[in-house]
Amino acid sequence: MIHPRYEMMNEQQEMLLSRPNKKSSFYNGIYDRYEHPVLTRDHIPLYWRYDLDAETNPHFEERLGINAVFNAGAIKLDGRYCLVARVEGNDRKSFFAVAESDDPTEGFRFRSHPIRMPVNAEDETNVYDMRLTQHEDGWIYGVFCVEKSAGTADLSDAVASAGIARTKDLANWERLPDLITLRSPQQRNVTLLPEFVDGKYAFYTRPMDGFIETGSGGGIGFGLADDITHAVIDEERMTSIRRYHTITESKNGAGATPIKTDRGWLHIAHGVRNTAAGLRYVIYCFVTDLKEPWKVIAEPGGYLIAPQKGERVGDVSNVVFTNGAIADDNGDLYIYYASSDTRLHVASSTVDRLLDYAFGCPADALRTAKCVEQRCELIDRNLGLLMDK
Ligand code: BGC
Ligand code: BMA
Repeated sequence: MIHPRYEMMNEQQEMLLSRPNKKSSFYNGIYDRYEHPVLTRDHIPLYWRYDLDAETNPHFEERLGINAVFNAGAIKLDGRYCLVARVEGNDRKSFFAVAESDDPTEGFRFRSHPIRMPVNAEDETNVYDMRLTQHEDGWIYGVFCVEKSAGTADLSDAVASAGIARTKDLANWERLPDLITLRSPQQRNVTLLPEFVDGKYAFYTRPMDGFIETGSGGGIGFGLADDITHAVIDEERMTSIRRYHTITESKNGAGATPIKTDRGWLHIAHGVRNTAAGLRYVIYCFVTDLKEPWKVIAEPGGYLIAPQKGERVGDVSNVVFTNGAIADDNGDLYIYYASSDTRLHVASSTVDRLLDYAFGCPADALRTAKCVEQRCELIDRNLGLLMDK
């Protein structure tokens, strides 16, 4: 018999799942935030967490809890907005699960089962942060981080690499060998471009010396692989680079799969700086050349999205992170970003607005005196206008 408590909890959850979402009062002209997150752990079906049987679970206890739902890859498939979220159990292992909706900002529901991603090695311990690419070769690729223990005395010492899998329906996945980057021992935040470059598969990479430290890794890399079924990258060219005293000082990495626009590839990435309170993750934007996609042609200074209000607090506080955005045919843009490794939000804009932001905002002037000059120029122009009024 199903436990009597189930009905009540199911009704409560139904209210959450069907709750409308609307734009919040936040304004910066660039994008809108929404009142509610689009996915949280409370969106996870009860039957993933509870044993519903009153006999085997008389107290209706949660048997396999879910800790968080965050960093999601995103794609529009058969007219539906699909998110492949990072779902993390109470046991800290994360896995992938598809949630979908007819609406980009509300109504997301998980499919009946999480993804059973094939494994390449026995010691693969954790997977997370999938980027989805609808490639011109006809496949949908998922590129994600695969983590294993480094096997040293320090138990937190790990090895991160880029796993690659492909699918047509987000349900059945063919796992391919992990990406090999000949010059970088570790990889996280790898993203596949939807189009061939010089007839090859083109990846944005993030070379790193160690598991946490990017070390000499100068920023977001770019490399080509001949064969996706044995993807090997030799040279990694630098694209958006890290700089002293900027939002990318400690690390940066690709975020959402780059979006093709008539002015270039639009990138919505992340930058990290270290603080006394730990790493601070923000989202920033840059554009690369259509023909030479490693070449940055616009990079406004500072961040696009930083954690605000409740977004600031969670399992890993002071973090916003994105690995998925959807550009609709009409130019509307939805950026799915997670806050503090706990829940997933959406920000809406248009491709045009983001391009205007990317090309219209000044680059980081890198030094205080120059930044003040930049600001005074804006002030003087504006005061001129206000006086002429
Ligand atoms: C966590 C990731 C984190 C990484 C680096 C992993 O173990 O699962 O969320 O980005 O460590 O700190
Ligand atoms: C990692 C990422 C994310 C995470 C972030 C903050 O480097 O890969 O999974 O959101 O750190 O913990």
